[in-house]
Amino acid sequence: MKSQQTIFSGIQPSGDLHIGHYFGAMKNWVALQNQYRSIFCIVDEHAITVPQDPEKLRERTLDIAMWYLAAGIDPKRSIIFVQSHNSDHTELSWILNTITPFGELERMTQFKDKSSKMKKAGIPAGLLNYPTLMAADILLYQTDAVPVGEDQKQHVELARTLARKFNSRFGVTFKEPKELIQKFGSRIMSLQDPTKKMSKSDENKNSYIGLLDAPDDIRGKIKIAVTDSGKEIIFNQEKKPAIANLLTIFSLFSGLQIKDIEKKYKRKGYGEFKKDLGNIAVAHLEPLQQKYRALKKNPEQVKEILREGVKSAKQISSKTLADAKQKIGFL
Ligand code: AQP
Repeated sequence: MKSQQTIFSGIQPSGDLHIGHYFGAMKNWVALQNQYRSIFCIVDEHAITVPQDPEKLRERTLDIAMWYLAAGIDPKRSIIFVQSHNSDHTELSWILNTITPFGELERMTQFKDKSSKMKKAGIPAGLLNYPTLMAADILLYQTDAVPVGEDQKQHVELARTLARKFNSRFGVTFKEPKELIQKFGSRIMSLQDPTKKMSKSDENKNSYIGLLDAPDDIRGKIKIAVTDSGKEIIFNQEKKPAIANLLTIFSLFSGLQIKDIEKKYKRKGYGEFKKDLGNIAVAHLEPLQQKYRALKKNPEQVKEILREGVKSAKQISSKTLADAKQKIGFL
């Protein structure tokens, strides 16, 4: 039991959650909360780095808290709160911005991806500074490890760099965090383009399986998911990326090893494999959806969990922030 070690992670309320968030984030957190002091945030301040509809943002923020609870995060064991409810995050973020090299932010893959879709004059500075806010999120809680999907690795590395830089300039203030990336399922790919990460902001809804998708939609999306040439169902990321992705999803839902799934479908076609995958996905997501719907009927109970959560979060973060402010020379 690593009772002294802390993990911190979060999800942005910038769209509807999909199975990438479940397998790449929440499902792992549920297991990790038994080993670590666990802090799970709904990072609404990150979400506004791209335009959001205010009413939808509010609704999605509460929805994500409901998904955390439905997935099995236990508020008695883990702290669950909303980022904008704790102003320590933006305050530390400003301080860290003063030691963050502009060039490092410009080199971030996620910034390059998201900004490449915008006109230069329209790129918000917040999109560039997002990793510094994420560093503040992590460093405020003296975090040891950050359980994230593969795409977030670069941002955790920056948090570590900033902690080291601040510590060496002003004296030890922050722990240097590490990313905690599971070997399998840390990068679920789009069902329509296996070279792209499954993403909630993808305009093509057929590219992802939403956690709240109806059974027929889940089956339908898997049925029309792109496949590779040839007929065999084998795991080969380079030659058969689409089938490798579907095999990964099959394995995550069923708990079966890839080699056993390959054996099972040795002389069978893509059609049968996809039909079975659709049914397994529906069977797995239905109980999760039921739990979410039960919570949706009682939003006050969830809001209360968030109110308690931010109190516990603030107890930890306020100490770190006060220390950082004292060290840099604020009166
Ligand atoms: N496809 C994925 N496979 C595995 N893990 C994933 N995560 C996201 N997509 C996948 C992990 O979920 C956590 C929260 O992600 P986020 O919503 O805060 O940001 P994101 O990574 O930018 O997710 P999206 O879906 O791509 O959102 P948009 O489209 O809004 O940018 C992270 O740990 C992430 O790794």
